[in-house]
Amino acid sequence: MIGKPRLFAPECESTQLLLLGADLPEGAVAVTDHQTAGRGRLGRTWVEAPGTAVLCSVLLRPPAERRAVELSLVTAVAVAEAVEAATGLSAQIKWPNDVMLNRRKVAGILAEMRDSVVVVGIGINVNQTREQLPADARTPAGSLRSLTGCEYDRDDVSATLFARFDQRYAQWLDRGLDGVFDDLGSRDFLRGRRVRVGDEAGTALQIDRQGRLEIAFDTGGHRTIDSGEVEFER
Ligand code: BT5
Repeated sequence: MIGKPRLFAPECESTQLLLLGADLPEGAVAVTDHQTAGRGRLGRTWVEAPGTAVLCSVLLRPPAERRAVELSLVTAVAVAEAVEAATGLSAQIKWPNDVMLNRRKVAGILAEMRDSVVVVGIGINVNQTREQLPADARTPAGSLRSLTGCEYDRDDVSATLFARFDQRYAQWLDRGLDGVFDDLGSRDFLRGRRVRVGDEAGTALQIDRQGRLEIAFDTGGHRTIDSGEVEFER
């Protein structure tokens, strides 16, 4: 059951650190109002103004026969659904770990693995004003508020998130990525977009059944990539 037990810290370095190495059951979550050293992927940072965002981590103990790398995408489906439930707008999933609303990144996901435990961190920009969002973000940042003009109850957003995550994780345990594939593919932000990977340009085709991104490169040939950075043309 995702969301039990629930650890809350008014402020912490990173909710990931509250769960990594902790002896807690699957489904335990850590929630905070402010992170002093919020983590992105690859040593990057995640920043937010205190009291404006949903910031949480979830402890999972996936079975060995499932591909844990797929968990970012499974989580992204649940995050997109929580954003949609709050705003009534359609959200997209930008492979491999971002949730987009109106072409802006409103949420990021970070999955860290230690032994057989995966800690999935989720940051959703909820009530930040435009001025409170990072201006220099790699992908333009938005919040639910900056994009809709409305403020939201962060506890409602996180309650929906945990409920959706619970269902999506159960589907993944049961059937792997196939269990969430339709709801992932229909939200694929990069599909059909011009993209760049390193110094190679091409067109993104789709997220495949293994959770990889298929790209048709301009130099010819299709390739799937497992991880890494994809820039898109705006
Ligand atoms: C991510 O990394 O998008 C994963 C973010 C995960 C954050 C959650 S919050 C709860 C949990 N505890 C943590 O410590 N982390 C997780 P990445 O794709 O590497 O994106 C990071 C980049 O996004 C940064 O280098 C900035 O350019 C940009 N960025 C930073 N803060 C942002 C924000 N609030 N909204 C949008 N973009 C942001």
